[in-house]
Amino acid sequence: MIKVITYGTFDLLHYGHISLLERAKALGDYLIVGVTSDDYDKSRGKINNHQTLSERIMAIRALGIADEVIVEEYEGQKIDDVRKYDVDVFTIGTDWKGKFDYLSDYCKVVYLDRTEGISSTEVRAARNRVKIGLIGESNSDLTSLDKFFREIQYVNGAIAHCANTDVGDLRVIEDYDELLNEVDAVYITSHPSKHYDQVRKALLRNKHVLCESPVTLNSLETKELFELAEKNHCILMEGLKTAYVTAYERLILLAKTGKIGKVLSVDATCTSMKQLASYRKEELAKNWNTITEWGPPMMLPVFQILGTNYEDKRIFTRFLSKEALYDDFIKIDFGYKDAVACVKCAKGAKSEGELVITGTEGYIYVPAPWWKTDYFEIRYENQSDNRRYFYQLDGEGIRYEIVAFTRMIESGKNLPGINRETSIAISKIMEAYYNGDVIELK
Ligand code: C2G
Repeated sequence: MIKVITYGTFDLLHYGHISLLERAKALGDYLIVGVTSDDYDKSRGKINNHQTLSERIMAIRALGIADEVIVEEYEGQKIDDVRKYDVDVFTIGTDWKGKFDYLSDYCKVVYLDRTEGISSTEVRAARNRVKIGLIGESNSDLTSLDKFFREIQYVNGAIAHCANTDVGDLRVIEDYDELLNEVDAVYITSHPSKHYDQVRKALLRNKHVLCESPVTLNSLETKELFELAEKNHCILMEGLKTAYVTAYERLILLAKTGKIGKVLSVDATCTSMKQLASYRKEELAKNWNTITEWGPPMMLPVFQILGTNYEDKRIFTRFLSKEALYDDFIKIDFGYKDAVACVKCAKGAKSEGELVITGTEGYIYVPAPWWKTDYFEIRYENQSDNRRYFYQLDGEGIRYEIVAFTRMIESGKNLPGINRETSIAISKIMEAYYNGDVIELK
């Protein structure tokens, strides 16, 4: 019996794929098809798959051409598979010509002609792209708009359509109402004090919203906006890129599934020095202060691991300008029934930007800058049990965030990386800060 193997993503199965599989089968008696996992695709830069691994596998099975379907999960698996399944022929399309010649030490390698005029990329592009309007401020010291504009180019399902200020070569439409007429969705990164009005207006016009965190500075307002989104069948998603970083997603899962025992403490730190002293008071007020800029990503692992039902909290703050409510150092302590957490961030101080999750059996250590990481470790008393984890990271998580946003719009399902309770809890801390519920460091 001649065994043949081939691999592919097979996203949105089309006649090019089918023709390849039929010819692959004809090369022998038994065909094994390796379908790439989502993680493996991410690691090789394919972030735009529309279908999940199980959907892609089901589509291949339904064709009835393959005798066996396996999952391809890592670089170098092909050699392992050829040996493991005692494969006689490896085959793939001519777009990979020469790339797999190294397998000829183990089996016959055949490159089959690729079908011209069709590809998953074209099928995806032919579907409607979500037109997004970019909302921000030119005076902001954040470069979020430019970063967003750069990253959206990697996402098939969405396109930056216009902006309310100068971004790349986008058309500028300063009037917000006019801009809303032209788009399906908005990305908002204006000053947090403007979010409520801007998000509300967009939702009332049935536009989807991706809003940089914090969604608003008041928990009731944030709750109201989520309810409005639901009522108007729109997606409202909090823009916190860290939530979409693969390494971060994995470490949260590992922490929650007991890999380090029971979690007793979450400690997150981030500092980014800015030349703030030269700013005038009026300028400071227009800029994101420490709590709004760094508070949300630092609180994310706390709320995602320990939940939002803390018993008490204390916010320590050092004001650069009390009048402008501009802090340059913040420390928030959370007390839970059975755990504690500490969040520390600064724009006018320096410390190690790491994340440590303490458990009864071990700890998770994420080195700086932990909020955009591709790497973390799980450490135990016995060092030989320690494990290191690496994941591909592109675009600081922003492009994965945009993919998640467009997927939600397409499916109409609200499945954000950050749940509503977390968004409301983040806004609640903002509310406490702006209500003066802080301990001031003199
Ligand atoms: N294909 C084809 N004609 C097309 C499009 C794709 O013959 N018009 C073939 C490809 O050459 C490949 C298979 O269909 O052999 C699957 O293609 P993709 O889904 O694009 O997967 P790919 O990224 O090529 O997977 O380990 C993964 C493989 O190395 C490659």
